Amino acid sequence: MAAKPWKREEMGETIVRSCAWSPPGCHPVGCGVQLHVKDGKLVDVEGDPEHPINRGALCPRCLAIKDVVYHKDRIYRPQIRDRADRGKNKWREISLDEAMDLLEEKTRYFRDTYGPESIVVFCGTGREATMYHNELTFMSFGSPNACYAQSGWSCYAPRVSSVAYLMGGGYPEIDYAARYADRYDHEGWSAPNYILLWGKEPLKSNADGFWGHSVVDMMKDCDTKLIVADPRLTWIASKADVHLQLRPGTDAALALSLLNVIINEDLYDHDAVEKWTYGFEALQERVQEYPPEKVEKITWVPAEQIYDAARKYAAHPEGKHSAIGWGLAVDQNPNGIQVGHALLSLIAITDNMDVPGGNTLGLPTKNDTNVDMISRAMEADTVSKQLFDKRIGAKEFPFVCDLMSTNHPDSVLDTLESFEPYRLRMGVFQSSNVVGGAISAAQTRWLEAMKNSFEFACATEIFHNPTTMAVCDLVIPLKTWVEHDTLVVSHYSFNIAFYGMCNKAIDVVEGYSDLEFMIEVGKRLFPEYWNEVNTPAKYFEKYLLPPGETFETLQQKHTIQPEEIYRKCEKGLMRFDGGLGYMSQTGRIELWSHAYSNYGDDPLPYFVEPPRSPISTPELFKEYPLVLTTGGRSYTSFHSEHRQIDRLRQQVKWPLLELHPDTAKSLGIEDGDWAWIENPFGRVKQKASLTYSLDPRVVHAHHGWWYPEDDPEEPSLYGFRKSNINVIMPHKAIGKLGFGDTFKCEICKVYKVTDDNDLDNHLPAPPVLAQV
Ligand SMILES: Nc1nc2c(c(=O)[nH]1)N[C@H]1C(S)=C(S)[C@@H](COP(=O)(O)OP(=O)(O)OC[C@H]3O[C@@H](n4cnc5c(=O)[nH]c(N)nc54)[C@H](O)[C@@H]3O)O[C@H]1N2
Ligand SMILES: Nc1nc2c(c(=O)[nH]1)N[C@H]1C(S)=C(S)[C@@H](COP(=O)(O)OP(=O)(O)OC[C@H]3O[C@@H](n4cnc5c(=O)[nH]c(N)nc54)[C@H](O)[C@@H]3O)O[C@H]1N2
Ligand SMILES: [Mo]
Repeated sequence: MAAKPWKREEMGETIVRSCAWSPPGCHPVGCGVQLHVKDGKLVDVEGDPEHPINRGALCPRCLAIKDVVYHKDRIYRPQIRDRADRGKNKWREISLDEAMDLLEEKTRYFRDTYGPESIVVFCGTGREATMYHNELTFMSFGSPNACYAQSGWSCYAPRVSSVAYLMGGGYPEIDYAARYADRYDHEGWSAPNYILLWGKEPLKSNADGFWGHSVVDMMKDCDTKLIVADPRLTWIASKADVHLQLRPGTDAALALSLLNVIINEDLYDHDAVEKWTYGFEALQERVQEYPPEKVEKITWVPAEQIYDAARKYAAHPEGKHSAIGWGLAVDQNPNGIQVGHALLSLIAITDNMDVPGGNTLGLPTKNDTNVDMISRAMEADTVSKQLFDKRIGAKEFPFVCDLMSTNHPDSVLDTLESFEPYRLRMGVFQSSNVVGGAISAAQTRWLEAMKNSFEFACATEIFHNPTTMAVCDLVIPLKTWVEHDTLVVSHYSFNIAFYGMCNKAIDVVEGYSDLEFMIEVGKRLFPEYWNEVNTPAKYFEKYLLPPGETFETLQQKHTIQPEEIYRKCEKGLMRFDGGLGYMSQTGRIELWSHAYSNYGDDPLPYFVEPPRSPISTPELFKEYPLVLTTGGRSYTSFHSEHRQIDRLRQQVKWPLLELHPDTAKSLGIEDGDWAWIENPFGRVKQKASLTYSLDPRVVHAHHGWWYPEDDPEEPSLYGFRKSNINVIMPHKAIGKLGFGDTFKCEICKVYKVTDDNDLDNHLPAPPVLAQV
């Protein structure tokens, strides 16, 4: 059967095939959808059965896209407000031209008066803006200060940096047959024997472009089995042969212990070790410090399970391989770099790297290296080397800032407070709700500091939120993914499963997509460059699409899956110079790292206790006797988003604090009670959700909560202080070389919210918001 065209007419409707992305937020998973349009309005959305990856399946957020597009609270036209009215809901609508004129005038003023470094551009995760954030900050605003405000740059970057420094780029992803049109039926592909999910919940997260449901497909259709390292017995963990229910934050010890078993029991692949790794003997010596019996005491994982998991992961029955899906819990850990190091070492020494059913690697491409972005900006003369060196925190944290080409998030907060080494005077929020959203720790500090520091601030947004209300002077409407054309590639091009076309189906707002916005800013400030690359299509054709492909060709093909090539290191494909091996100093995967050694740190992986824990701070633990992990994903929200979408909110009405029934009982808390979560940094309240899936000593809190139905104005700012867990997450809880935080490994105490201990006890009733 011939594939359906990208656009067709059927029964009075136009049906547009597309690959979903953002906004509203999602990672570049690019799920295939069919958008039904009638009389210029979106009337329905369904999965696209012809899409090679999701094959017709969709999550509830895509299914609710209509409710986002036409929501009564959406920002439909640009809005401004007087600076004196910050914190007040006093917006006036203006035209898009007026808005861009104002933005241009302000940018020129700060650039010419204080230097372009006085402008900081914030981004969050995974959306169109964030994929090109650094580069477009340099090339459109001409500022060196691109900021991803999560303490310790603790998402994805620790993992990516482990790869970059130990083997030279790419992102090792589970081999889910993503590059084959016939997927699991493909001749020559073999399914993973085991998938080891490490701090990752792929069904809910579909992180970074990985289609999470493929894990279930492979379990059902290909006999793939699971090992799961997670403090919670999630649905997917309940299907595992081994569930390593570790104490949050002890991952490095656990991973080193798996290495201990594999090395001491001689379960590793001698050939792979000899040919493609460096420093095995040193690693062998290091892992002797982590025998399972000792690690059981640290991690609370029974030693037998550590042996069992190690043996299962390292085995190759009938020549099959196993894969590791490493998730966010690797990063949100002061040991983030070491956990990544240990997991890569596991993959390397068991010969599970770049093999069928193991972990795949993308081809290294020059275009997606940060170094290349900088040189592009320098070539285009939008930033100079001297300007680039002024990035906040670049001297203090060269390891982070060299690799990410951004500033350091923790230093940015310090700078906003101290005006040292210089004052940040203008803020641009492009896909990050820094106050009262998800990304920032110590949120009330960010709030006060930004109010003080910014003389002008603007956001591109779909809805108002605590950040726009608190600090912005201008907001520019964003087109959702059904309103603009763009290109979706998984893993931000680090490991591309497919190139997908996100097609515009309708027009709704007077605004831009992220790329259109940045191109418009660029055209005004750096016309020499942007008058040539003046549309998203030209931008993608120049930098990202495979040679010869254009928006039109991609539109016709809908998706393009690049060829899968295994064992690239043996074919000279992992190095720019065409040599064998990898792009590290030794040409091998460095178990003993020259890069870490050069930066003055331990070249081998190691474990240190989180800064606050039963073991590192036993006295404090008496007062705060529960281990707190946060932010496990939910199907119905993307970070701080979707709280105003009725049909999603009805499924998860309130922020939930998950705790074991025995723990709840000892605290006099019942299911559905509001409970305080308190730690040395303050307290917030969430609704108790009793579950046997946690160890009684561990609790889990939702992240990113604010209440669109609450008072938008100061001091409420949509009530974010009541429940947002990041109000009480510490600033600068970072780990090795400036990476990592403690979002998944803090401590706290929990007690019931009562009329006596809460002046603001009565949260509003569950919202009944406007439906389309
Ligand atoms: N629906 C939805 N999808 C999302 C997002 C969203 O907000 N909503 N966010 C996106 C983003 S930015 C990211 S980074 C990804 C993250 O997605 P994932 O990588 O899947 O990470 P999480 O869902 O945060 O956590 C995964 C698991 O880690 C466990 N965990 C908690 N603490 C620890 C620990 O100390 N060690 C270990 N080993 N495990 C621990 C949690 O219990 C949870 O089940 O999801 C992306 N996808
Ligand atoms: N406690 C705790 N905190 C966490 C986490 C955790 O696990 N625990 N996870 C962390 C992680 S991994 C991450 S990556 C951060 C994420 O943090 P962020 O990505 O900053 O997420 P939000 O706070 O939701 O802010 C995103 C804003 O962008 C807007 N938006 C949505 N789509 C688009 C788009 O396409 N373009 C633009 N311009 N704007 C858009 C939304 O309306 C929203 O206001 O949160 C972190 N916060
Ligand atoms: Mo993230």
